[in-house]
Amino acid sequence: MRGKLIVFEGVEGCGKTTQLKRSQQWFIDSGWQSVLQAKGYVSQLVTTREPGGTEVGVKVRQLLLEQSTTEAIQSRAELLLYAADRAQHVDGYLIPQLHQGAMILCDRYTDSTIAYQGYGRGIDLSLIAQLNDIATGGLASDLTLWLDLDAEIGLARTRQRGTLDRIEQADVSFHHRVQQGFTALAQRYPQRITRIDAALPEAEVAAQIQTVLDQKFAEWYGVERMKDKG
Ligand code: Z5A
Repeated sequence: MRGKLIVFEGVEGCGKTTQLKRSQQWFIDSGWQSVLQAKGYVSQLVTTREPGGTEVGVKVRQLLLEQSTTEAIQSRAELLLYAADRAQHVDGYLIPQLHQGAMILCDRYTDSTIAYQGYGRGIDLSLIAQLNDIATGGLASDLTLWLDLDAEIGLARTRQRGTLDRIEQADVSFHHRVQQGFTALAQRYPQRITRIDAALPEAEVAAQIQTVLDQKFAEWYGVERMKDKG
């Protein structure tokens, strides 16, 4: 498989979506896209997300995030729905794209399940590890950018945006446990997960991410970019 999978993770409101879009634009503006494509290292840059990166996933996402007034989704059912979304995404989208040599920027992946369903809901972590293995067939990210932000600051940002979904409405202690989960994961997998200080202004967060990506691309492809661009 020639492509690369880069994942953006963190608590709600940490700025993943904002930074994923900025990274996509920077990939073009910085000149990396033309260098890596000309050398045949990367076919294209694509963006996707979990849940909801496929047609089936969009329906699963609706089930997961909609607030039902009559029936709560049980924790194990929620876990299995995230796993189903991921299995569809991995086999139907991520692996074919990686085979074609794409660089993929993905909003959330397996660490979210550990942080939310494991640390947040309290489901057994070894069960989640097994399910993640089944859903991914062993596909891990090449790099995970963890946008580290205090859970309450993130929630305040999302509240400003308007309506809250089912998970955003969970109590603050749930979001604190999720944050602890991401912290524990970053300590456990320092090679794969890079911490980004997401409390800084948007442009400074973007600059940190660009420094990490410059280093990773140089490491992966053995080329440096022209620093006068981007
Ligand atoms: N979930 C799960 O439980 N288990 C799983 O396995 C998976 C997911 C895969 C949907 O995810 C839910 O699924 C999520 C976890 C759960 N829980 N919830 N809710 P999602 O990624 O689609 O939704 P989200 O995490 O809630 O994303 P979000 O609210 O869109 O947040 P974000 O992408 O991190 O942030 P943003 O949209 O880029 O920015 C939020 C606001 O902050 C926006 O107004 C920005 O303009 C502002 N912002 C961004 N950066 C800054 C900075 N640096 N300073 C100040 N303000 C900023």
